[in-house]
Amino acid sequence: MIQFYAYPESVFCAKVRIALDMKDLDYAELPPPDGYGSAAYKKIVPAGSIPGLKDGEAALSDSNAILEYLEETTPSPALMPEHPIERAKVRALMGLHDTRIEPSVRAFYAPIKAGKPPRDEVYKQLINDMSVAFERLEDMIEAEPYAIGHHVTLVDVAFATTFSQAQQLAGMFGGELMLKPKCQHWWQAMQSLSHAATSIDINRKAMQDWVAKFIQVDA
Ligand SMILES: N[C@@H](CCC(=O)N[C@@H](CS)C(=O)NCC(=O)O)C(=O)O
Repeated sequence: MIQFYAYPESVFCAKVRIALDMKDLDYAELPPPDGYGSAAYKKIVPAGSIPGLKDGEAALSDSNAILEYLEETTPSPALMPEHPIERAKVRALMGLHDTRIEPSVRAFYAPIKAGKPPRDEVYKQLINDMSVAFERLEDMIEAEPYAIGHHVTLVDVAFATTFSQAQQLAGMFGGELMLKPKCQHWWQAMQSLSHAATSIDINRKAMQDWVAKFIQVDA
């Protein structure tokens, strides 16, 4: 059975969980022994980062590499389009997720860990920055209803939990993630995918608990 090393609050791990669930694979989800980066975990997954995947002799890291591995080893249901142009668009959006969108969400973690109270001005700026980052998606996606084409792809798998976490954090700090019309339509479609909804729920609860370790929020 596949061993999937993950934390519930990680959106990178959610990508992999959603793909494992959509492909109906049998797996066990485990926290990395002694935490990520530990010697014990590096013995299993040399990179020491999460998500990690152990499948027989494969010991894999990096969410996108793992997604492509799953796509190649379990091609059905397909999460990559067939046409090379669409495949390139999928990869571009997955890159944008990792380099621009997720970092705008992750930017909340430092002030939260530092115990900055919910009304601190820093969060207003971060909510604004995050909305600006998400705006970039508007001209890149089709939203018919999924990001690329009429079928679910790795883009939808990658973004579902990130949308949810961004909205959750904005709400916790008295703001709102501003989404343009196509993004709103796309976000609705992602939430109606049952396997995405499962990971959204796991992530939402874990984030609530994680934030509560450092600061008190009402939402
Ligand atoms: N590019 C990586 C990023 C994953 C990532 O940032 N994981 C964090 C936890 S959410 C981690 O393991 N950090 C520790 C490390 O990289 O050593 C991926 O897509 O898997």
